[in-house]
Amino acid sequence: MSALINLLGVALAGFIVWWFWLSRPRAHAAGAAPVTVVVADGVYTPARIEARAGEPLVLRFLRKDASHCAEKVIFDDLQLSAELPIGKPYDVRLTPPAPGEYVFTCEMRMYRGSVVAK
Ligand SMILES: [Cu+2]
Repeated sequence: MSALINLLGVALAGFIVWWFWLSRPRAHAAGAAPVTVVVADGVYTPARIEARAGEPLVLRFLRKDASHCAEKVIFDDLQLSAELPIGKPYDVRLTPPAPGEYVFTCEMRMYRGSVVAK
């Protein structure tokens, strides 16, 4: 009988561990929905994206501008760049390392946007 109670105790402890340590990161991931950024007519929309420092962020670029100008998006401070397909969403994953403003531009710096991390 006491063995059964011990077993239940272990199962309960396991459940508590799962609840507190393992279930939380999943809840976080579910909260981090991609932010769609439309690339058209020389502007990123939205051009300012708020984020949390240290937390992963997905920017889903939707390039509608077929001109060469819009082809690349460059995050200078994060040493990150991507080539955007035309008319198809393209996800850029990044994590702002610290609070601050992280500017992103096209290659010619005509398109401009920023991620503001708090
Ligand atoms: Cu450009």
